[in-house]
Amino acid sequence: MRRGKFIVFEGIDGSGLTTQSSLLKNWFDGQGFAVFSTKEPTDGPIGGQIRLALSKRLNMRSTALALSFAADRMDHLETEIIPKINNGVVVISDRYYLSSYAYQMLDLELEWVIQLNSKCLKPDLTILLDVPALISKRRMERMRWHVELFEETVKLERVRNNFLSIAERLTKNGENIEIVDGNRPLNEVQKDVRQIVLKALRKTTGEQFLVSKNGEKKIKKLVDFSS
Ligand code: ATM
Repeated sequence: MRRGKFIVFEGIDGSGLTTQSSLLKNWFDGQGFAVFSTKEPTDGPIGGQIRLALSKRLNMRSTALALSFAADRMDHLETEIIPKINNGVVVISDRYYLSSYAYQMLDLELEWVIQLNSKCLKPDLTILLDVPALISKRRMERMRWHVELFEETVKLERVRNNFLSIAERLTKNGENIEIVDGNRPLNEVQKDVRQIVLKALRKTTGEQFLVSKNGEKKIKKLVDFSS
């Protein structure tokens, strides 16, 4: 069985992660590929604790929060991501370890956070949606009434810069990270996303890749995305 692919979306809140990842999932679905979309923090037991901390209903210090994000991630990998990839499925995750680096380094030493996540599977492709903090803040204000732990504009701008500098560092270390300008109409952003995904998949798998939804043995041909 061919291995599936692991694609990650990253960016500050309000950068369009959920919208872009679900558009990409729909596209894979429409092409008949087996695809699974997921997110971090997860809906699992550790993710639940994290959400309570983020909404300030549970008091957790930054160190415990960083450890919780890493534990949630290992659980996510072992119970969902890796089994699915091993079955030929494309897994798309909203957030992964780049979020830990960019957010947790606001309060903690980056090297320690990197160490905590050192056993995590490296994504085949990470798409970083880059949006200025002010834009993301406006988008969030339209969507929600409450402000979570990391959502003040100044913090968001610092997190945005953290994302960009860490992406540069990880790219130098051989990771496949693409930065996409998320401050544009969502169809334009999605068009770029699909082109990047196709390019990355072709580079690693050639023309034939991935199993189809219905026949596990059938290897589907990658169709061109032009619309
Ligand atoms: P979502 O809004 O994508 O559900 O993420 C919740 C928060 O968790 C988000 N910031 N806010 N506010 C980013 C933050 N986060 C981390 O700080 N570290 C992590 O490792 C992850 C996955 C998310």
